[in-house]
Order: sequence, then structure tokens, then C-alpha cells
Amino acid sequence: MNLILGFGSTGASVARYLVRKNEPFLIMDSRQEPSGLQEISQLNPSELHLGRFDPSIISKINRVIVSPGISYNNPVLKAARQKGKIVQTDIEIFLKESKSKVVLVTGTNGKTTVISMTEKLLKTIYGEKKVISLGNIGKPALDALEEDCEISLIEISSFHLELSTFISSSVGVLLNVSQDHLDRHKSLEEYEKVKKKILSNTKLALVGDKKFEVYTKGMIKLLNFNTLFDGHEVLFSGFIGRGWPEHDNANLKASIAIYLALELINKNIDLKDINSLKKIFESSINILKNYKRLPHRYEILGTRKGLTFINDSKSTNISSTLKALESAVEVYGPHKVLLICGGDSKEQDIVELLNGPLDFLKKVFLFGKDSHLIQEIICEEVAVEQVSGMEEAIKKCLDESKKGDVCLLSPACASTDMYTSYKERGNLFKRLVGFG
Ligand code: UMA
Repeated sequence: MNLILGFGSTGASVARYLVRKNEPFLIMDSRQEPSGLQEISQLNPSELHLGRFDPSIISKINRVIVSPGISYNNPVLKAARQKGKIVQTDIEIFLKESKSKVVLVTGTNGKTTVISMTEKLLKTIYGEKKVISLGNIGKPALDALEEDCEISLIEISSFHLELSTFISSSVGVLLNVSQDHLDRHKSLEEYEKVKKKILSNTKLALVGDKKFEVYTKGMIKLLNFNTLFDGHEVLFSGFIGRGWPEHDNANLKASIAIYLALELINKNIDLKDINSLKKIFESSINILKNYKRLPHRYEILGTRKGLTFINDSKSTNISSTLKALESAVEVYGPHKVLLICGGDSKEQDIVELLNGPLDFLKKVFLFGKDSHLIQEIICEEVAVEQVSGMEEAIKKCLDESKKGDVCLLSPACASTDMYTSYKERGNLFKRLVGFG
């Protein structure tokens, strides 16, 4: 008997998979009304346990398929491990059963952007139907198991990686690691260790940082996508001119490196052959010139009453906000940027914010759960004011700005203390500033 532990969008897709396989299952979720519940009557579970985690269920089952929102130390999981039961994630099942080549992408920032850029690139090159993107980007992996795709691009979070026992891929991509989700992973070292699992059992590893350049068993090649393009930087200059933030350059490089990696697996390309490399880079750049950047990620909305508005609501951690600040200060100049920041800091070390160009900002408006903690730390570097919420923050930005200034929403925090998601927060900002 299978136990589906956690019944959100992942749990529901696991249930559909087990129904297709004709395998019986029980469901357990600590919530009284988990988000997958509306579908439950068509899925016919043998038993439904809602409202709490009860480890005694383990005596009835032989396999647990666990959702990413469940903590590694959940009592049911602990009991399952102690009794030697199989514990798997949906991604592990997908990796075992899918016939497609799998590209796994993880990192603190840029995962969704890299997957969506790569999807555009590969669909243009190999054909629309040959490529699919799955995982955290929105579609649970098992929903695509029967699709006849040649390449699966899977966005995988630290939550999924932590819970998975065996991860393997054709291409494993580790974009970057900086502090995030420390409420779940406890320390940066632990979080980094979990992220590095993506490099095990991969044929071709792509990393964005020298410190991850470590060969593991079975790895054929390891490339650093940030140094791969040394000597070809001019290719990327056009993007910055079109209002792309500096940090999207690393995402472009990662996407093109994924294409190169897939070609390396298929064909015998000599990495020292500058001409064939140049051909790959140039054709990729030509395709990605038409890539439409995703909303809520340093999204330049436009100018109203002389003030330019940028929606960067997806910056839910400090490192992402620092990148946005660096870009904004670089492009618009010193003492022009008014920052709207705050929310749930997820136990990040807020002192890291001091590594950014705070003294070049005009003012910071703060609201949300940890806004006072942030104020305490940054108040000596920059003018700070607490506001009641988004509406007041925007009003104050308009009141206190001059023509040519910039209002940047880049919270450095999760939104969930006040909104259902970063999307709701970003959409509210867009609506209130007249671009929604
Ligand atoms: N939960 C409980 N009790 C339970 C089970 C879950 O309280 O018994 C809570 C979790 O703590 C979490 C929420 O319910 O807050 C949803 O958890 P889930 O595991 O049911 O999530 P799914 O609906 O299956 O969505 C998951 C990913 N969620 C997480 O990783 C927490 C989604 O990423 C992903 O898009 C989806 O699968 C499709 O594959 C979301 C996310 O924010 C967007 N991820 C984080 C990130 O990207 O940084 C990790």
C-alpha cells in the first residue's frame, strides 16, 4: 500500500499517477482542507487522514511518496525510515520511469527564469513538441510522464532535493547558492549540501560558481557557465541595453550552456574549437533576443508622474534583492532609487543587506512581519520609514520623489505574512501604480 504524504498539487499528481497504475493508496495531510482536496472524489483513495500527522499509519503501508512541503523530520517520515519503508518523491519516480533526457536545474535564484529561457531556446532548435518544463515552475513532473517528449527540463527546489534519496540526470545545473529557506534548512552549510545533491549521478554538470567545480562519480564533464563565455562577452551587451538587469546575463549563460551540454552528450564537439562554439553561442543569442522576461522579476513597468516603477516581488531573499539594487543603482544613478522592502525574512541573516549599495539609495520604505528587524540593521546606512502596507509605501514614494527617480519593489522576504504568494504581492503593486 502507498501513502501519499501531503496533498497539494504534487500529492494530487501522485494520486493521478497511482490511479493510472492501478495501485491503491492512502492520503495524509496535516491540513483539514489541503489544496488538492477538490479532486479527491474522482481519485478514490482507500483512506483519507486529514488534520494531523499520525505515525501509526506506517504499519499499513510499504511506500511513502512525499510532497516537498513536508519537513525531512516529519514524524511519519521518521517512522517510515525507521521501519525500512520506501520513501520517495514524485521527481524520483519520474527520473526512474521517464524515457526522456532530463535536465535538472536548482539554485537559490534564477531557476524559473533559466528553465523558461532554456525552454524557448530548445523548442526553437529541436521543435515545440520535443521539450517540456516541469517541477516548481508549475507542472508536477508525474503529470507529464506519459508525454512523448525528448527533453524534460525540471526545476527542483532544495525541499525536493532534501527529501529525495536518489537523484540522477543527463544534465545537472547548480546555478548559485546564497542564504534562503533557513527556517527549514537551519544553516547555510546544510542548505548548500542539499543543493549539491544535484551534482550526483549527472553525466554533465553545469555550475555557476568555482566552489562547486567538483567532479563526482559518473560525471563525464563539468562546465562553469560563468567562465565558459570568457572572450565572448560582447554577445550579451545588447540585452543590458534593452533594460535587462545585469543578473539575467548569468541566466542567459546558463541556458545556452544547457543547450551546449545537450549537444555535447549527442555529438562530439571539441570545446577548444572556437568556431563551432561561436556558432552555438550566436544562434542561441539570436533566439533569446525574442525572449519575453517573466513577470515579478525586475519587471520594468513604466513611468508615471516622473517616477519609474520596477516590480521585483519575486526577490524573496536578500541575495536577489542585492542584485536588483546593484542593477538599479548602476542604471539610474546614485540617490534615485526608493526601495519598498519587507515581509517574512525566513530567518535570513539580515546583516547581509549591508553588502548592497544602501548608501546610494534615496530611501527605504518597510512593512511586513520582519520590517522592524530590517530597520534596526540598515537605519545607519540609509533613510528608512515604516509604513502600514503597499498602498502607503507607493504614496510616500510618489510624494518624496523627483522626476527621474525609481520606485523598486524588491522585498528580500517571503510574502506569506501578508499575501498568498509573491505573485499576489507583485500584482497588487502593479495595480496600485497603474500598470496592472
Ligand atoms: N503542508 C502542510 N501539511 C501537509 C502538506 C503540506 O501544512 O501535510 C503545507 C506546506 O508546508 C506548504 C504547503 O502546504 O506550505 C504546500 O505544500 P505541498 O508540498 O503540498 O506543495 P505543492 O502544492 O505540492 O507544490 C509544490 C511546490 N511547493 C513547495 O515546494 C512547498 C511548488 O513550489 C511547486 O510549484 C509545485 O509543487 C509543482 O511542482 C512552490 C514554492 O514556493 C511554488 N516552492 C519553493 C521555492 O520555489 O522556493 C520551495
